Amino acid sequence: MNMPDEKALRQLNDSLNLEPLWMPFTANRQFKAAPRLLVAAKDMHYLTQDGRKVLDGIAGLWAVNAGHCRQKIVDAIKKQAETIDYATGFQLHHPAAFQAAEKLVSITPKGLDHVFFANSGSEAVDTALKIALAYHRVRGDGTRRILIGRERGYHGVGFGGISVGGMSGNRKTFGNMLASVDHLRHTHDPARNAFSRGQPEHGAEFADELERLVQLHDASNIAAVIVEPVAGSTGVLVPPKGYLQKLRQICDKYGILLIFDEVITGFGRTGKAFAAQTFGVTPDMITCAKALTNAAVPMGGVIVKKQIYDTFMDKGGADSNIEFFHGYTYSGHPLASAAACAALDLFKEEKLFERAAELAPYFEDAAHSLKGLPHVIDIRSIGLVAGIELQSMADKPGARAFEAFLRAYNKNVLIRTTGDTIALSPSFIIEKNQIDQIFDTVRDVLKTLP
Ligand code: PXG
Ligand code: PLP
Repeated sequence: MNMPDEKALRQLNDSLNLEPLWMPFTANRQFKAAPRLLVAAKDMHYLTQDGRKVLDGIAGLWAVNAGHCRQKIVDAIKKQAETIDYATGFQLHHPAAFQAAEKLVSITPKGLDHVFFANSGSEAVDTALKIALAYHRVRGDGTRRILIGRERGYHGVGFGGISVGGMSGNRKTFGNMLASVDHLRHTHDPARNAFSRGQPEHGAEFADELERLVQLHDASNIAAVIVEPVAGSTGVLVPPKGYLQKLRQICDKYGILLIFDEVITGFGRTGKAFAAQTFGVTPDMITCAKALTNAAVPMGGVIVKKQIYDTFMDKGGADSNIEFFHGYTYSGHPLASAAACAALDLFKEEKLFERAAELAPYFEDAAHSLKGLPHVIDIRSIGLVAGIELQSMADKPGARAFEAFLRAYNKNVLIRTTGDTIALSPSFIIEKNQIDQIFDTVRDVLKTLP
């Protein structure tokens, strides 16, 4: 680890002014009163500002799948920064963006073989929704405007993403957002599925709601359905057996595009490159971000079926026409592209997706060993991700899990909480003794929680 020495840490602590920064998704006042700063990272660990090594149980934020500060990725970024800092992708480009695209589509489900680059999951989602609308229109089916999301879905924070998203906290403040949206119900059914390992048995029929929405709106008005194959941010909700297959069948029946938001599930989290492959269901588009560059440089992408890309090209008119009016200043940024190439190479060289699959049963056993501890009302798991749901304290939703986060952090293990669910999602280079350390710490914390 690139360790600042004690003196440097002390100077940093004394000199840092926390006030000007408005922190994202943070209780700013509480944080600034008792800050938690991470000053360095290597492999499975962070170094804190008070000199502690903290085991990262969440791969940064479901993102650093190959571990922190991996030398090959660091070197690739350094080299690229010295070679070409920036080049627009609008009517010009640079080689690494094409190389990253080629490497990316070499691991996607068959048929999804073109990628549009963005800079985050939120941008990837907005891009995918716009591709869906534009695709139908370019085919002469322009009445298809309705976008269908799902309750408890998280699709980032753009207006498109929060409109199809299903987290009330992210939606309630922002008025009507996109007008033409509707939502499926979520698939969480603890009465029938509590303490499931992998895919729960019950709930394929929740997909039938899509039939109901088709009857309500008429298929001729519906453009796309977007779901996370495994809902991550709202507490690790694994799809019931048969559910995604059913969504696929209904979308096919009515000519509706199916989008899987794989910002969290992409790049090995469920044991295969994409959850689409784990569950054997191929969507029309996949959104990805986070581990695409091992989180070293921001990047997102939308991977589309050949037929979607070809439709834009075939119906695009004169060759000099721009086929899709969309793009970001930083789409396919050189540093991001270089980081993506290096990350995708590293995943392959170290067989990290296979390693995630191999470690999954050990990780799952460790997670489910917490059953019976105080407050634990459900445990859900798939691949290298687990959600441990705690009983909420009366009138204080989220407070118990957040207290668990603070206590684990003080015991040198980083966990993530969402509502009253503890979500664990380590890097795939984790060792079994480190899996033990995470769950032993959570176990100790659970025993002492209010
Ligand atoms: N889609 C999904 C499925 C995500 O999980 C996004 C889109 C948005 O990506 P960006 O890069 O714009 O943040 C995400 C992001 C959490 C947590 O604690 C998860 C995310 C972001 C912040 C917190 O679960 N996922
Ligand atoms: N706002 C203004 C004034 C701009 O000129 C641009 C891009 O040129 C944007 C927003 C969008 O920025 P980005 O392409 O980085 O998303």
